[in-house]
Amino acid sequence: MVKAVAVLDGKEGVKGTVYFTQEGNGPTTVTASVTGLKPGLHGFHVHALGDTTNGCMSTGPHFNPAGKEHGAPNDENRHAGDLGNVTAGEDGTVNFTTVDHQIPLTGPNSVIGRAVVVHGDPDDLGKGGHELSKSTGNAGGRLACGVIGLQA
Ligand SMILES: [Cu+2]
Ligand SMILES: [Zn+2]
Repeated sequence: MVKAVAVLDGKEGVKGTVYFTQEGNGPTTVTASVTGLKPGLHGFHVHALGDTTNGCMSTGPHFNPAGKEHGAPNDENRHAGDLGNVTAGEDGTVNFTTVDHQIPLTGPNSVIGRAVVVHGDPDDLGKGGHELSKSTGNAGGRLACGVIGLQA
């Protein structure tokens, strides 16, 4: 079992923790808790770089080792980093779990050392018809991020 964690920090008091676990070559389970968001959907991605020297802006684009277009987690054509949306309740809190096959914690496409980003707006999953839909899902600003690091 490989375990990892990203501690999210950012603008406007948005904070969170994202845990990752992977057994062997199986899928990765992601469990996120985030606070301080406005209620509703927020884009949630793995971005390519673990560089926060310029805050969340320097984490680069969505992690995309296969050179695909932006999409939904269940789409064939998606960035590996496309985890869709998390939903904040009326109190601004997210409790989210998903299982995904494209974000391994080992091997050439490992997400260790990359970053998790939570956005201000909903991710349109590539289907919004906006000029940004096929690259970012038009998910708005980067509210909080954290670098994915190994955990004991
Ligand atoms: Cu993003
Ligand atoms: Zn994407």
